[in-house]
Amino acid sequence: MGGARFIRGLKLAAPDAQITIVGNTADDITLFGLRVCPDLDTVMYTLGGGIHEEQGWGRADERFTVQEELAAYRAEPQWFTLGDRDFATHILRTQMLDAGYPLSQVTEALCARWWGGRADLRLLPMSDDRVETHVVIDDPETPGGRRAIHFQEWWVRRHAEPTARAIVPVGAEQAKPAPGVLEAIGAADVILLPPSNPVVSIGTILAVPGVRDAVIGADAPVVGLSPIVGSAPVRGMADKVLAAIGVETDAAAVALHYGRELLDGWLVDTVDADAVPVVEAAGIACRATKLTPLSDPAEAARMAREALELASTRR
Ligand code: FO1
Ligand code: CA
Repeated sequence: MGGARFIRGLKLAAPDAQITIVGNTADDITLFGLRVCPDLDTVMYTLGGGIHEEQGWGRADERFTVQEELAAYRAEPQWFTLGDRDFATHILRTQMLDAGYPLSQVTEALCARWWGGRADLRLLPMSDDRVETHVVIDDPETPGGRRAIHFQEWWVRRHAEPTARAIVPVGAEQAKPAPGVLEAIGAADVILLPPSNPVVSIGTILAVPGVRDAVIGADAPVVGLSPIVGSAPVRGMADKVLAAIGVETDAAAVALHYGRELLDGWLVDTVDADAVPVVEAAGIACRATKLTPLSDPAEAARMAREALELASTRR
């Protein structure tokens, strides 16, 4: 969500830029036999003008006839909301995957509807291989006292209530970056880390072998925006998954977690201005600017301009 909204601003700030988006696919889940890719779809719908604006995910002007009929059959799960319009995306995606197309090609085909003919936007899944984030929670009934559940089961079904003991990107070690990912990183003029979840979104992408090294080795400056404003995530569950990996919910702590090897510049919110000297002391250029509201495209554009400006000082 943070990524999608940031890129909407970036497009306004840099209308002539060629933007390649590398999307997290470890939140993906198969429901009713259909492959659902929430993060790819959120980017696709947001940049295509089809997103449910207030909710930040799913389609605008949605109906729920299919889900109601499934519920009438007592079909499970009922805890994950899938609208009729959204279902169409998953049906088509699954049909193409079943026909043997890799997710990257399927994604390109789906995006053609939303921004077909535009050469300035490209959405790549981080990998065509299956990677799935699992959250380890306490469970007295399981031998050993712990059990891992799918990220969506923890976040949506359990409302992130069970304490996350560990976050495991299952399959990441065996995954290969999707075609074009390493090439885009290597050829980029600027690499931007949007104010997305540093663990389950950006962290998972960086966990795909080769991606972190490509970002570190790239000639382009790498600038990130803090997803933490005033010791709390702007939205979502960053605090809970940061705690699971032992990182404080703090704008400076997230920058230090990425580290100076990866990061050349970091933007924090003005309420976190005291993070600036801390981050700079670690060798990362840092500036404070307003980082909300990301939902307002003009404000997101202002943040993107700040990020590009900071990047230009680090070339
Ligand atoms: N988030 C929810 O909190 N509840 C839902 O029922 C839900 C359904 C859903 C369906 C399609 C989709 O693309 C996203 C959906 N999300 C839902 C958002 C999603 O769970 C997460 O916010 C992302 O995976 C986190 O990056
Ligand atoms: Ca570098």
